Amino acid sequence: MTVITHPTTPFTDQKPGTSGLRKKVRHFQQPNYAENFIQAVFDVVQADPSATLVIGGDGRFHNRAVIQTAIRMAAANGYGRVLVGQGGILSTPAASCVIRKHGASGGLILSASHNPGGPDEDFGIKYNGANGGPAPENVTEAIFARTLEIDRWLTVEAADVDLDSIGTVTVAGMTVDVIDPVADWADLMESLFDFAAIRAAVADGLTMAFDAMHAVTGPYAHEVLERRLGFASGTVRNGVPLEDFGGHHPDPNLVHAKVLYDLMMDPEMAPAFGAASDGDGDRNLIVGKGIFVTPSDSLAMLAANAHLAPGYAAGLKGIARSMPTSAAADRVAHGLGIPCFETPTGWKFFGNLLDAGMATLCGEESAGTGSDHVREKDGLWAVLLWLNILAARGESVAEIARQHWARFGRNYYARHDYEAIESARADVLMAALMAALPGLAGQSYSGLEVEAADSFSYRDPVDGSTSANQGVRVLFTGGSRVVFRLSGTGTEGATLRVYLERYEPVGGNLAAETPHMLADLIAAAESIAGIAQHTGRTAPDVVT
Ligand code: VG1
Ligand code: CO
Repeated sequence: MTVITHPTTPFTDQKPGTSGLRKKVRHFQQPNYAENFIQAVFDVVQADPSATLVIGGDGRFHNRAVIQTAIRMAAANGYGRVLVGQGGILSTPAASCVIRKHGASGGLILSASHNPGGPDEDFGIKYNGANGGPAPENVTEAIFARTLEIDRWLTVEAADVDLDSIGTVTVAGMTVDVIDPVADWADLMESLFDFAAIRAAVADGLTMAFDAMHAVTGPYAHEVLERRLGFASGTVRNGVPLEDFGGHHPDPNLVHAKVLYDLMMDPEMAPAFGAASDGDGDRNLIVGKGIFVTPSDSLAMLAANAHLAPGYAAGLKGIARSMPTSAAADRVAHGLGIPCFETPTGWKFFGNLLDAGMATLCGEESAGTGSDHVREKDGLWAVLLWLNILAARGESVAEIARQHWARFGRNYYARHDYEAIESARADVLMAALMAALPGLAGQSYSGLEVEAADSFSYRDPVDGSTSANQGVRVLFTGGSRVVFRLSGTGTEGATLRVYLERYEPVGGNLAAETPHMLADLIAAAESIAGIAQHTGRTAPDVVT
């Protein structure tokens, strides 16, 4: 094998964000751009001939080109073997599953998740380690540092691999296995959930609609929902992955999955259960007939009922949630007598807790839910756990939600996103908030009294590392809260996220409309942060 050394110069903007490096496709298409980043990863992780690398992506535009590049570079950098999903496809949770199951040293996941795809849209690269999870901060920082000094990348002379044919080939002496992207993950699901009980419920009339949003989950959903569980054909909608996701945002929220939502709110047409997943298959939207379940509530309800699924029958070791996620899960953890952890935004912070056996279920308000079965959030896993619970309880989503709130109280919750703000303006807003923090306690806004306010900082209980500046929290007396942070996944300007949460205790007003219950908090958030004044925006672009 002859290794070819390409001279290069650094790019200064390759700092991984909340979930890997995300940029516009055209940015990635600059000469050396993807190569520099991939080489920086390989320089940091130092492969040897015993090492296996998993490669796959969500099928978006540019996926196949970067996969061919990455395979040649893996060969030049000393990997012994590459596993790549057929068609270049691997959902993020399936990639995590494959890394773990096949003892790989890590994987490259090519995705910009819920961001749109196509020649003028977004692309991304993320490195996951041997546990199947996103590289922790010390590794992403080492990768970034390497991108700033890189002066060459390595490749080999080799033809493209036929990604569409399952089988084994060699590339400059390295083994490349093109694998079925669905089978390992689907088998794992079958080991966790009572497929027989779900099949019986389906035979008894349980119906559902799943919107794959023309993204990566189509083949996975067809396999488990229609083939293995017996849901009618047509249950999976938009099930063929497309390079541009059909021109839509593959973001399973009430804005971008509106067709599904409207169906679920139609008293005549709605099936019993509705769900959707995002570009790379790690997020989930859960909608019952006539009822949207917020991701924070879904985490809490799944935790309270997980023991009904065989894979969790022994109980949960702990629950972990990201800081902006509502405290609904904390109440369940308290009820179960298990610990609850509060981490910064991003799945990479759950890895240590899962590896150490301190948490079994994890979740984020951004529609990410998962467990220790892999080291990523897993959209269809959440759907299957819900189905297992529905089959075991024989009750509707609305009944389960009502009973849950009656027992634990209800955390009314919403997130307001202000997208593509000028970065400088967003920075000024956050700086002003930080400066105001010391004086906030004791002040009242819209009738709400501030009890405490801080900038969230996390100390990992496993390795002792700390991550500061993870969002500004304003806590009001009575358990309500507003959190402000800037997104770390956008590719255009800045996105301000405002997270609003109001707790209503047992016996309180548990069946109200969310906007009504949050009106005071929304006004308080505006007074505290001066969003209109700083950004010129008077309303959020997206409410989830
Ligand atoms: C967002 C979400 C965060 C999630 C991340 C990656 O990050 O808020 O909860 O982990 O996306 O999700 P940010 O920094 O934009 O708020 V995914 O589905 O893109 O892998
Ligand atoms: Co995603």
